[in-house]
Amino acid sequence: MPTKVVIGAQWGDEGKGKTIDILAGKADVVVRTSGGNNAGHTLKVDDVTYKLHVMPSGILYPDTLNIIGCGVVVDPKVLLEEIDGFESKGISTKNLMIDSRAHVIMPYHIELDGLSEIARGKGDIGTTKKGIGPCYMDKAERCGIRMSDLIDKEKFSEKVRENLAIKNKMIELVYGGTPLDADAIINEYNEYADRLRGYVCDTIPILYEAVESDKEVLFEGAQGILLDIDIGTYPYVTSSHPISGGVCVGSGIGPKAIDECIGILKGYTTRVGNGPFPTELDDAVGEAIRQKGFEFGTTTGRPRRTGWFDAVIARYAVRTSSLTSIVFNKIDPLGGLDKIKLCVAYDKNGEITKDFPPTLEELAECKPVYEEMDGWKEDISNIKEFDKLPEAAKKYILRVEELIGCKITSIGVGPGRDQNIER
Ligand code: 2SA
Ligand code: GDP
Ligand code: MG
Repeated sequence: MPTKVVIGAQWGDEGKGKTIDILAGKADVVVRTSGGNNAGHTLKVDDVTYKLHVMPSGILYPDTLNIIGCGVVVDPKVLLEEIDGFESKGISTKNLMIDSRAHVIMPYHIELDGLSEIARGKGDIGTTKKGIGPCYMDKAERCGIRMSDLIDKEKFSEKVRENLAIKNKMIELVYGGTPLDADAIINEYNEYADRLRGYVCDTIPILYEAVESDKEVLFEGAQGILLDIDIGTYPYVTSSHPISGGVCVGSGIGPKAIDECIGILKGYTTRVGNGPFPTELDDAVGEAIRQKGFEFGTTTGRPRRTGWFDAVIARYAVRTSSLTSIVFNKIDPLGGLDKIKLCVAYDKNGEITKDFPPTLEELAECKPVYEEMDGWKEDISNIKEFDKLPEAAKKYILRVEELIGCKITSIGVGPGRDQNIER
């Protein structure tokens, strides 16, 4: 049985949750490998809406093993809230495992995330303020606290005191904030540790065995490729690896263990937070797409910036994440527009390029080259077959497929699990 990776192929919020939910229902193991509770999936099953932030999506299925891999940063308070939420709805979390190596988001990470954003002023990144960046900073700095430390009370207390001595200096002297109290943090986190201890283990051998014994393993992505710290629009990125390569480092399996990489795109582009966005629509059309597509963040509720579909970005995703197929979601919100524009290339000071540039400065020089296509007026949200779509919608989808060089195997026409056209 194949191992499958599902990733966001734009700036996140492509509707990964829907595909992940469908695939999680068939998987033996579901693994989260990057980011933390800056991610947000909305799952709708039997008219009940579930919002997941750190919890892998297989949790809704009683026999599925759910792994929070070593590349994830875990806010224990948020995870416990999610655990309690599921348990109270009668959904057991006994099949959840958290890798001992995963790093813990601490209160000083959240504090520093907020303070550094304020200090950046107009140049702020627009982070989710969940402490993600500062937690990954500590991991790279090699002073981070891992799940294995959290559940060892003595070691935890030592590490918190050591870290906080430095963090409080930063909070107070660099940013003018209020220092945090080590005892209060230790007491609070000791309680979390007692509740999470049973979930923490070495997940690498378990995952390896699952792959070797041909189990169906699903690696569920968070965010999107343009938020990758290396491949994305640096510095307006998150601090982890949402590309498919991130699955290997974030779970401890090698690249040969991956069979399929599924990229999720939507019929237009959105972005939350700051940073460049070549096809952004700052007008009534952009607002219409925001309203029809309900483009507001699951995690922060922020209105998402909206713009035309950008094939340069999608092609970049296909190349950098070895995508083997595409799920093309949210075509339905484009209905009712007279004309739809499709960015096919960039004009960089007169030079036409299809390559996504490596720097913000070069990206700023790029103007989208558009092809204008006819829109459609029909409601497509109940259509189940590709051939039944309006001609204009079919042309749009086929043109996108041609431009990005990867097969579109599923088309999303509504938020429901069954509102998909399989090809
Ligand atoms: P951070 O908090 O350090 O990760 O923020 C850095 C930048 O990354 C952006 N960011 C996101 N953008 C879109 N979706 C995100 N997460 C969910 C998802 C969102 C949701 O995975 O779909 O549905 O609410 C996400 N997480 C981080 C952020 O805006 C900053 O630009
Ligand atoms: P994710 O973070 O990539 O999983 O995406 P989000 O869950 O943040 O946002 C996607 C939103 O769009 C969710 O509310 C989905 O229910 C919804 N959605 C997914 N696919 C479609 C689609 O094809 N059409 C419409 N109208 N909504 C969709
Ligand atoms: Mg989302």
